[in-house]
Amino acid sequence: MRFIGLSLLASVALVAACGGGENKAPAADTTKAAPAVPPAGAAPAGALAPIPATGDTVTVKMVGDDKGYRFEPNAITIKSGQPVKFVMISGGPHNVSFDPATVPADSKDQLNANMVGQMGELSGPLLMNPKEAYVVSFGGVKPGSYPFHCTPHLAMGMKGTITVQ
Ligand SMILES: [Cu+2]
Repeated sequence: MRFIGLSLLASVALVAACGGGENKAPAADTTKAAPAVPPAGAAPAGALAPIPATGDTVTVKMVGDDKGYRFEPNAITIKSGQPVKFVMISGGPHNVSFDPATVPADSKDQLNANMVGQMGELSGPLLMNPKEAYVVSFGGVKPGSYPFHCTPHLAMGMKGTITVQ
């Protein structure tokens, strides 16, 4: 009984002693730390460097509306080196992705290197908003047939083929 009474008193004294003084130093704000953004076009060591495109740009629209999801046009023929510009029109997010299994083996690594800012092997970034665009250089990419698709809408048949002459 007596012991409890003493410790209660001691507690009250401690609280009183600590009561004064607003001493709140501003804590370091860690929520606004700059996100680590890899430099655009950074390639892993040993990878091929991107080869800039040459020639006229071919534009492909990425569309999603009440008629479905599609690339317009979805059959494109270009010469080796030309840039193909994919433009988000509606119904995104869309991207352009080549299947490593169907891309001609002798140009797979170069095409992959040319796809800057990619989110995976041979897979371009997601375009969220109308007028956003992603350009794929076919610099150094050999003639052949290059089937492509939109990753989010592959199951809805959003695909096409680029023929490189
Ligand atoms: Cu899509």
